[in-house]
Amino acid sequence: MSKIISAKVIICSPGRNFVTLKIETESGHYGIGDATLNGRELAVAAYLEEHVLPCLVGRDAQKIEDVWNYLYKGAYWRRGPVTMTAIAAVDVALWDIKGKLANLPLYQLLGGASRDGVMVYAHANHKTVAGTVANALDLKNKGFKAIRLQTGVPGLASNYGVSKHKDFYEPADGDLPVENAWSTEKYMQSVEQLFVEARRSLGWDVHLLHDVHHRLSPIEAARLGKDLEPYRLFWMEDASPAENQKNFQLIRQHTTTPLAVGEVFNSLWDCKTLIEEQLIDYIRATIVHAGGLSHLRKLACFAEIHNVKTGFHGATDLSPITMAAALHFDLSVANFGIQEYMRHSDETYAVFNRHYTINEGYMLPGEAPGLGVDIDESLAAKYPYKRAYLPVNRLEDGTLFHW
Ligand code: KDG
Ligand code: MG
Repeated sequence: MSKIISAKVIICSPGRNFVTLKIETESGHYGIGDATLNGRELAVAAYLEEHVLPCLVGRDAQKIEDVWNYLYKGAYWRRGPVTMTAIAAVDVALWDIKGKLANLPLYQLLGGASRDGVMVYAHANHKTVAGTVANALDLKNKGFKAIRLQTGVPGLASNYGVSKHKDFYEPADGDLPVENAWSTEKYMQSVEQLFVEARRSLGWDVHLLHDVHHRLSPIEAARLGKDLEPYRLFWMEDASPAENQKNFQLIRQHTTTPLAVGEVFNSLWDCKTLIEEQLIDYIRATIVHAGGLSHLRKLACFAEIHNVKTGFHGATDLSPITMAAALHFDLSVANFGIQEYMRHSDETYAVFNRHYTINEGYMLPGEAPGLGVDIDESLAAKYPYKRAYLPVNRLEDGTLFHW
């Protein structure tokens, strides 16, 4: 028994907002979990503070599966991003404690290393095709084996994935949601050129990825997948919204471009059909938004028997705690595919000390017990929460569209 004696929520904004849960045990150990839900941070903080933490104190921190079910089944109300993010924060903090109690890095508790390193994909973006390809070449020269390419669309003022900073993309930057404009026709006319130029400059010994960010209908996504086949993408991500999982049957029938989906999913139930019917190749669920390591272990096993690999979300709105948890998971899981990597800002790294490292396009979680990430609470207190929304998107005629 390792009794939980306290649990608290820490909210800070070192470059962007993060919500962190810290759980302490009677034995003098503590664990941390990420509880950040971009643009809805305070909803998760309130869910934790008002509804979860009062039930945690006194429980055995070692009983991770029991606590998980207590919070999932015990709420009666199931799933949803706020609930599943809160559960993930508790789950990851408890795994961190278990690692510290065992004096082992987490990947050892998850079955040990299945590979020497975790292949990550980096991000190249620019408003022009030439600029994106030049940034990608730079990343390739730095040793990255896989690169996601996004570029501006001629005729549109802004586009998903194209940012001021060349290494990462930080879309939550409005005190109220910024309004973007979208035209599928303009996008479809321009995107292929990016991959023509990319293959010409980068060659074929690097994996190329692209995120459609839920902007196409199934038939449009089918066409894009087909058009991009000659450039041998590693994956086309979130080609179409997937609430209706059968949408992907149409896409799958028409293209051999590998498909990745799932950064907005909260549980296995959001991708059961996608996986069971082998409609996708990579599942992108996020540790912090899909119930933590305990739930994703089940999801990954289910995916494994259907030839679906992992390709977890790793944008900057997932704190270094989630990145570390993902790396331990990726290192150990049998059906690992790839891991998204976006550099956090220097302020973020100063608040979250980390043991994970990156070398030649591969990452390792480090050998510190547990997650190998800590939070500097006094530094965190110097960065108070700042409200920040993700943008919304409208078609050129004003119709509200998917962002
Ligand atoms: O909070 C939303 C971002 O995490 C998301 O827009 C980033 O699509 C994304 C990606 O693939 O990293
Ligand atoms: Mg994405």
